[in-house]
Amino acid sequence: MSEEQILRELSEILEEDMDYESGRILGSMCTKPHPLAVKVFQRTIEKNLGDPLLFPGALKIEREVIRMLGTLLHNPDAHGNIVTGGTEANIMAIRAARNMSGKKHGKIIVPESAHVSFDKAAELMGLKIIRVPLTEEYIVDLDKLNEYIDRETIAIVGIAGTTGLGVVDPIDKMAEIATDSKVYLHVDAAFGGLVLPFLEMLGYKVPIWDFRAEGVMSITVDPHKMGMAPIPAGGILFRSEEIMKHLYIKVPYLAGGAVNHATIVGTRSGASVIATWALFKHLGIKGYMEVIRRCMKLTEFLASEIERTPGAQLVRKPIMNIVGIKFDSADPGIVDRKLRERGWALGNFGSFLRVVIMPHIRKEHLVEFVGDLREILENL
Ligand code: 0PR
Repeated sequence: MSEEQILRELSEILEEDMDYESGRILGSMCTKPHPLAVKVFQRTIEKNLGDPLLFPGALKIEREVIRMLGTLLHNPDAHGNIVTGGTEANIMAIRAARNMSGKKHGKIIVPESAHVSFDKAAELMGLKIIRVPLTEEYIVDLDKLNEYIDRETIAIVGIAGTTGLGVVDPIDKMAEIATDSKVYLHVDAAFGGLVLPFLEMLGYKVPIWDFRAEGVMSITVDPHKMGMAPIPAGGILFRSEEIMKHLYIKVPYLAGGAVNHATIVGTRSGASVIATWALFKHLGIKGYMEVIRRCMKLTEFLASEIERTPGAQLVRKPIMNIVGIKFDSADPGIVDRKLRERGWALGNFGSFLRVVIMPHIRKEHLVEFVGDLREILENL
């Protein structure tokens, strides 16, 4: 086929895809990458951080990205990698905890609200996974967590910005528990890690959840979510290289020369890492504060509209730009289906629907959405 034919056929097939600009994607944690990131990505497409000594410049940039993220999370000495996503980051953290513990088998304890990537990690490593019930505030129940910790426990996990509701577990208390019982504490801030620091700077009350809490050994923080970086750009930060070393597997034969891999994957994108670096430099703290300020304003707008919608309620007051919507009598599955018929794509969490106010969402999208939701609820 000619290039022209292929491009024509491609645009026909991809016509079926939803796009962020339509404002209809209300349940995604991804967004349209920033234009500068796209430009940089295209220019650096062949960089492979799996063979980093072939690309020492790209490697230096990855280290700078990690340093910027570490500084934001109050530990400029953090070590880590930009990886394929939050899933790989979480698997790496559990693998580090498992290797550090010296145990082959054991269990990890996560909140009921934990992302499925921990199920994947447990299954891959043959670990038991225990899910701790949540309190009425949708955070981990600390008493129950304490009860579950035993000699088999390899790691506990706290979440700073849960997938469903964006709530933050009491990380400082979990850190004390982890230190007392000598277990590894990993914090999953895949989404919240690029929201909470800016909320704090904007004057919102944010509890201590990052490396300021002594027992925190590692943090997942994904540039391809609220960082507006192109996929694949997850992030894993370890408190020190001592911890990260437990992941190293030597690859002696690389064209660039021998290195240690900590990541699950070998060949990996340098372009998304370099694009992330460019975005951090370009937007800076001020730019991201502005993005978060705007998303929070829209979140507060949507929350107040939901409160004024008969038959609908907030699951809880939003902490970050994630809104959980539940219904007095309507079945969330049916509401979800009716919304889909009208072109809206939310997240269905069983007992509630989730809206994530990403940077691609504008006020007029929310006005139209609330109008459709009200009509659907009236006609059920
Ligand atoms: N940790 C948390 C707290 C998450 O919410 C997610 C993903 C992950 C880890 C895993 O991240 P990766 O997907 O990068 O491996 N959270 C989103 C979710 O499950 C992922 C997502 C993104 C879903 C875009 C839909 C979508 O359109 O909701």
